Amino acid sequence: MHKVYLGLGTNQGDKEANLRAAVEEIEKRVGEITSLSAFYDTEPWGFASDNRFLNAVCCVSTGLEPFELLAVTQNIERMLGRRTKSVNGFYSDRPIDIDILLYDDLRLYTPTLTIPHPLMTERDFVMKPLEEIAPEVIRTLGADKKG
Ligand code: PH2
Ligand code: MG
Ligand code: MG
Repeated sequence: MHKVYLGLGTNQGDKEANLRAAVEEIEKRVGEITSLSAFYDTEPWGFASDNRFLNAVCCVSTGLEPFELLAVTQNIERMLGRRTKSVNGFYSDRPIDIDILLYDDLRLYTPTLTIPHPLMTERDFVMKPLEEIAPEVIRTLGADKKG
């Protein structure tokens, strides 16, 4: 089994219900959630919006390979009402976003999937919940950065 960290975000509709629905679908279709952070109320980052976010991070034990995981998480996003996708860093409001942050200690650089998530260390809305459930992982990322 693979140990995966997922970032969850929503800024439309009933945000708490959206996160709970995402968690439920992840349990059904990705694998057992071994830890889940609190839900954090956050400022929109990287774009202007009147809608604040609710963010969380979870750790999942999964048998899915990276691209299978991407397909399943994107499918869950669509199922929970996501119609728009960020293109070239132009973000938009969304009922749910599920991002693959980490996958074991895999380093993967492809046009459609980059792991670790390339912007995660710059985003408090990811790092705070991650710090809550996996402080040891944060230390590993720091060590990694120093080379
Ligand atoms: N996601 C983004 C862009 N900006 N800001 C917050 N606070 N939370 C997010 O989940 C988020 C964001 C791109 O996916
Ligand atoms: Mg995202
Ligand atoms: Mg995303």
